[in-house]
Amino acid sequence: MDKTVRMLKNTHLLRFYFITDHAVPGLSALDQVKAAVSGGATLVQYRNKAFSAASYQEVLEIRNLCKSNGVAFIINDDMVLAKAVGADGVHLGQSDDLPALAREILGPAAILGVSVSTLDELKKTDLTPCDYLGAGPVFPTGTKPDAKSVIGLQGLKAVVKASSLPVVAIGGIDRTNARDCFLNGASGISLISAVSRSKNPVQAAKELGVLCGCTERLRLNSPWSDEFLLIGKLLQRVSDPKLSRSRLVIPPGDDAALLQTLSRPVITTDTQRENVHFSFSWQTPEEVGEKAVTITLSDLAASYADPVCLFVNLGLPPSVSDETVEALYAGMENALLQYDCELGGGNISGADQLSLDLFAVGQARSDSMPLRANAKPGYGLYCTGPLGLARAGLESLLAGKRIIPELVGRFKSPKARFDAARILEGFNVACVMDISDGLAGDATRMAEASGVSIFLELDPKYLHPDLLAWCDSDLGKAMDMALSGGEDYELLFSCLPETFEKIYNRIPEAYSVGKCIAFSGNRIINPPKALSFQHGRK
Ligand code: TZP
Ligand code: MG
Repeated sequence: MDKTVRMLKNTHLLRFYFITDHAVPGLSALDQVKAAVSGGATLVQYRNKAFSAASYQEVLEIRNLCKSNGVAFIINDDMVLAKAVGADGVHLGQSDDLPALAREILGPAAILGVSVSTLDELKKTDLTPCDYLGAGPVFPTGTKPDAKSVIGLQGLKAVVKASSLPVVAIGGIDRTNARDCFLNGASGISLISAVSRSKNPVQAAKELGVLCGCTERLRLNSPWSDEFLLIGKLLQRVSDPKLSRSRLVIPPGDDAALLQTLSRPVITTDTQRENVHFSFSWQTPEEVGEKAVTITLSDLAASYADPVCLFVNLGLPPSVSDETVEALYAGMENALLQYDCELGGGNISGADQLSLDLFAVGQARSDSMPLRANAKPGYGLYCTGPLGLARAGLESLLAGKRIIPELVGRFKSPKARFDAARILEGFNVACVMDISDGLAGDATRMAEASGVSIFLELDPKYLHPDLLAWCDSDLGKAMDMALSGGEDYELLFSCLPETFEKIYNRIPEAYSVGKCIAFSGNRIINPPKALSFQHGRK
């Protein structure tokens, strides 16, 4: 696939989308673009409704500035001008020439965007040749006198939902509402006056760059060094003797790793994707790496297996630097050391989004493995630690306020409960799973697998004080979060109540969350409408 097309599929390019303003006295379009680029703009659109050949030179200068900074450059309305100056693409309105014609003239590599204001317009638009949609005006704007009616955040959300293409929000966007656009599904925000008519355009662009997560500019050209150079650096890291447990006869660096003989291999896999599972807006690369490994190994803990080695495939978008990749690795190493595991190998490839695909190999300590299918009527349902904290931590990060470190820590740095798993194994608990999607959802999985109904009974006294504080002591809200908040990675287990009495002496933070009864028609008896946390859903 052609390079620019590949780049555009990387929706990062739409994140901080600046449009030139030709009605500002004293600030040329070129100076506006300089300010926007210095703040981290990922794409610049030249929009000059009074364009004439006299402005041709200005367009070339802006094109060159963008090119030398790795910023995508597109032209509003005029595909012929785009062709003439060798722009990266064109943006068209509903009353402009058809996108199919632009695709024909500019070729398959061009970035092609279309404005839509309503779902009706969306329906009427031929999306096949397009790469993205501009939706708005989301808020009132003074910049476009003939703007259509304000669609609001709800309108934006509706277009995002109905569109198969990434959507850039436009109209009245500034630093007070930029975040809301992203939270309502926009892949990017396009701005004019928030930069061009600011008293300090450079400072305004910087602040917007931070809000868009574009402080390290997301460039057209990859700042991560070539794959082999990077792999060389990573191999050097993993050959550090402190990371070696000599369970690998042939370590990373060859076509494959050779493991020592494993008697009962247990294998599990997990995926972490930027802006689905994590965001660099609030997590460092170290934290992302450490959490990715921890939650993959958590499945081994829930299977009573000892970690042996881990393989990781990294998908790297062009925006990511070598330093970021090394920091991801440093975080992964922390977790590997903590859980006595080692790196078996991996792969690196270019990708639209930063992603980590992890595969962990463990060794079971006995011939049997605890299963979610082993709950029985008469058994109790128990949990090894507090629930809902990670979700509350995530919510506080999303809200950007009232950050309670304990909650944020639970979201950013969960623990894999190997300690608790060893104790459960000692008591021959045969039904265990880790809670990644929330108690209600995971209990449903357990009930389904075991053919029982589960009566969920969460005593408010087990709600963590920090969770209650986050919920302003609203018991209902806290209970909801404990039931449906995901990512706590505590263990959910089922056993006879008398067995739990003994376990409780060894895991005093464990508590009862319900009981299993014969299947009664509903998997979960109470509460009937509990929802589980689904990654990537709002
Ligand atoms: N299309 C819809 S609103 C708008 C355009 C071009 C103007 C956006 O300008 P501002 O200053 O960011 O509100
Ligand atoms: Mg137009």
